[in-house]
Amino acid sequence: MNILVTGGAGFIGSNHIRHLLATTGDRIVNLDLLTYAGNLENLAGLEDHPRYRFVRGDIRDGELVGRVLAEERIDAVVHFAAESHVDRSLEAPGVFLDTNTRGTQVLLDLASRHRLARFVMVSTDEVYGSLAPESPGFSESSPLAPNSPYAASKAAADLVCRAYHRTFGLDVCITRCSNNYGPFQFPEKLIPLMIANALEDRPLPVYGDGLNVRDWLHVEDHCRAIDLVMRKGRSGEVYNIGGGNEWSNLALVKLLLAELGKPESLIEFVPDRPGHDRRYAIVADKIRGELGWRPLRPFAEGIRSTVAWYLANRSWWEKIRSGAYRDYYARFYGPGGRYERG
Ligand code: NAD
Ligand code: TDX
Repeated sequence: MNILVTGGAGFIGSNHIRHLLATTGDRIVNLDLLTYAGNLENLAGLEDHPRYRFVRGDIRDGELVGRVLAEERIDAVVHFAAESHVDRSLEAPGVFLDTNTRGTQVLLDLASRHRLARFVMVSTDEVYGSLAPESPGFSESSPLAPNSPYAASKAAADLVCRAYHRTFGLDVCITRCSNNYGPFQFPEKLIPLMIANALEDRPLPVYGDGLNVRDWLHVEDHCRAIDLVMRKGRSGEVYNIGGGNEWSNLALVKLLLAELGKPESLIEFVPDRPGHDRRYAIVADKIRGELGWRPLRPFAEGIRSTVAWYLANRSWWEKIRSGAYRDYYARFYGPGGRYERG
């Protein structure tokens, strides 16, 4: 097959491309705009791979997308490209709506026109909103109730995918996964941010009371799930993906500090994120039962190897943190910033 991966220079997309090249004979075309989050170093060593091509471009550019689909005889799309950081969506919601929602619609239009065999929409558990502490996890039939501009833009895109399936007969599958962790995650997200700050003996900014809960899954387990859905998922269906692995942010940050041999005194409680979802948890019975998927990376081992990766690849994240990302960090965490310590 010829597969178009959008957003393949980001965290999950780059892991997915490595997974596909290692486990299948498929040819991969990676369409990525290289925003602040896109980094070709995530794909180092693949430049001359005979089954891989990188195209720098915007999913909102219909003319370019159409050309790539035709020239490369694309059979299927796996759509990762997005603005993905909730905190940034508080500052600039417009670009989230434009990239995540309109960008997805542009892709869907061209996928329909070119009669692609399959379109996989990488959605997120955040579309379901927030869970109360004792509630059962989200299932595929839970109502969509997004709370941040990021989550709303993903929910809108997710529903537009459904509409293209129902109205135009496009073969679409939608995945909704919980929080990912692993190598190549941009150091603005919780786990890599905390590892990097701890290694530099800087404060670890925990929002609110630190008791918000996330369900963590290793990125490789997510990639295997997406690939199974692409090959075996039923057309028009939604598949939840999650590790059944709930951690409060505070407990997780303490775990990271213990792994790194750093003191808990580095933890600094800062003002809460506006609209902060209290808890996410996923019921993944459907993908387990129908497609035989299950997570293979135990959390203790996954976290240990992720910490080891950030230790071994210090230059990767130091380069990011010394560049334009510094302005973001100062805006959000510095004096007068949203998360300045109260
Ligand atoms: P990321 O921010 O690391 O990567 C996003 C990639 O998309 C970057 O390479 C960026 O350059 C590219 N991109 C952005 N706008 C683009 C555009 N207009 N055209 C082409 N490329 C563009 O994100 P990630 O964490 O790898 O997430 C990937 C996808 O998975 C997203 O759709 C996200 O919503 C979803 N998701 C993420 C998680 C998670 O925990 N990270 C969980 C569930 C779902
Ligand atoms: O500095 C921080 N301090 C802190 O307490 C940061 C960056 C985060 N947090 C908290 C907020 C969340 O409760 O940690 C939790 C995780 O935060 P993020 O890493 O920003 O992830 P989250 O908001 O849960 O969203 C993620 O999971 C779903 C991804 O970024 C999304 O792309 C995905 O869809």
